[in-house]
Amino acid sequence: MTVRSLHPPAPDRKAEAPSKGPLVRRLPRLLCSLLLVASAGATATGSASAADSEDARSVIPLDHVVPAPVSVRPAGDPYAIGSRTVIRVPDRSREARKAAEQLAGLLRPSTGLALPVTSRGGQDGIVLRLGGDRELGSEGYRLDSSRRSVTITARKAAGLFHGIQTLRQLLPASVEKGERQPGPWRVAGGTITDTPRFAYRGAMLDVSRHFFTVGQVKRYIDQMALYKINTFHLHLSDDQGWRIAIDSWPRLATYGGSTQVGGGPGGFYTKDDYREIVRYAADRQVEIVPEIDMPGHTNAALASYAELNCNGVAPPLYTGTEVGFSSLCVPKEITYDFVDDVVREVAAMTPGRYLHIGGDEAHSTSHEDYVAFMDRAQAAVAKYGKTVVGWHQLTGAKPVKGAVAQYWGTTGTEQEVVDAAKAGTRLVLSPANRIYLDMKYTKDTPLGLSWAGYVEVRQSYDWDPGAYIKDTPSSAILGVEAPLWSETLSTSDHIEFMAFPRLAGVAELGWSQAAALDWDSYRTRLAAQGPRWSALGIDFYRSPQVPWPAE
Ligand code: NGO
Repeated sequence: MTVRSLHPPAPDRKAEAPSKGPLVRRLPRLLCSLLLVASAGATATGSASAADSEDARSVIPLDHVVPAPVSVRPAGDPYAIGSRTVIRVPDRSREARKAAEQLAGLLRPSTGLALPVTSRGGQDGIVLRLGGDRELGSEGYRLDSSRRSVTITARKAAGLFHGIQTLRQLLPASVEKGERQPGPWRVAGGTITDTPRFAYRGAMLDVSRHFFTVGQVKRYIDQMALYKINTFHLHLSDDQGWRIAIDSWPRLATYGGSTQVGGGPGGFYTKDDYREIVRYAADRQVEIVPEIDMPGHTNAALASYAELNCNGVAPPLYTGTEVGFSSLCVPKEITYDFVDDVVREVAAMTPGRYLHIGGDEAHSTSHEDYVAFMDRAQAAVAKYGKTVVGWHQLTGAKPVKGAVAQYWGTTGTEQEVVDAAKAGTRLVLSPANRIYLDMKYTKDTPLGLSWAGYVEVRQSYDWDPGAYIKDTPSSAILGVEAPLWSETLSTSDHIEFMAFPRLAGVAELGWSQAAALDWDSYRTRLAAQGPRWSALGIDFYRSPQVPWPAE
């Protein structure tokens, strides 16, 4: 099936034009653009030609990025990237140099410029600096742009990386293309100071219902990193497929990974594949959270090893989409040998802090068994030095100190979740009727599910994670994560059509301050991402709620 041919008609641009919104809402942006044009004119030396003012107008305003930055002060002339531009990095910082090389790698093909990376002193060009105010924290950055330079200052490499993502969005969308483009490559003058609201800003991909190759996974990591998402949760096991090699239980992958929904060939990641994903993500400041879903959602494991079943009989592999029918055998001791081995091997190849043990929809496990099992599974995670993450049903058992519960309900009112948050369990929010990326946008969306309703772009964006869980202060919220379940998805086009535009909104919910979350401002900034996605070959949903520019 090709998604492309099933797009709804493009929105009627006249009807959808910004003029639909009240003028007062558009004023800040209009004013900002006018100020930019005026300031460019005021500081221009010599006679300002018509071409100059045309260029000034074509500069992207500093506040026109996603996620919305904390503070933006437009001022002065734009910086023009040209044949004399160098990228300066501090001496002796491998990480800063890596960030600089990534930036050069992005800019060189489309600009056709040499853009050498150098650690020789100098203050012109694109300058990456390590340092700056303590308030920038581990992920924040400051971007200063003037006629002489664009300087990104951060205390850590993650901040430089995030600052570079902002810089990308301040350049024309064509900068994302792989072949030479005309330019000009101007960055509006002024200063952005920016830090994230939440530490955990995640995306999840279900590689179990349908398997996705390392290349497909990398492509998705690139896309999330552009929006400052810093956590990628891989749902590595489920009823339909076990996707990660485990040396001590080899049939999990070789047999349990040999099919998928609908009966395709499936697949699994070797340990080297997995390490490659971890490394690729780390280079983009993204931490991998591996999930082994237990005690339910385990048919692939139960099919691979008869001894894991209470009756000692292995069920057949499963290629349907029902949930809740499988369970590890809680009373058998071998179950905990299995859990220990799997957690040990997965933890050993995961440098990140977290290990997700699932715990959702254990409908074939008694409550007593569920609590007993989750106690032991959590202990195994602690034994191998990781922090437990579980779906929020974990709050109905006994979450260990420091555990993280991932909320996937639709109301934010479950008492167990509220009580656990009060007792110190941190929450990652993935409300299904807001940010489950596998929910259809509308009844006509050709892919996806609808058990949590239809989730159009505004529905996905227009809520505050800090105020979502009843009676719970925002300090209990570790962050947000957008899961993408793959019962109906099997290609990168499918992933992208469901993720975009909604993933950009989740990134903003995770990064931007509560006061900055505003649908009318957001939809305008989001619209500007459309041409960028097209340049990147991302097949996105052209929601009629967003005033996409003509391309
Ligand atoms: C539920 C279920 C998954 C499904 C998904 C589909 C959770 C945490 N468990 O979310 O198995 O794939 O819905 O939307």
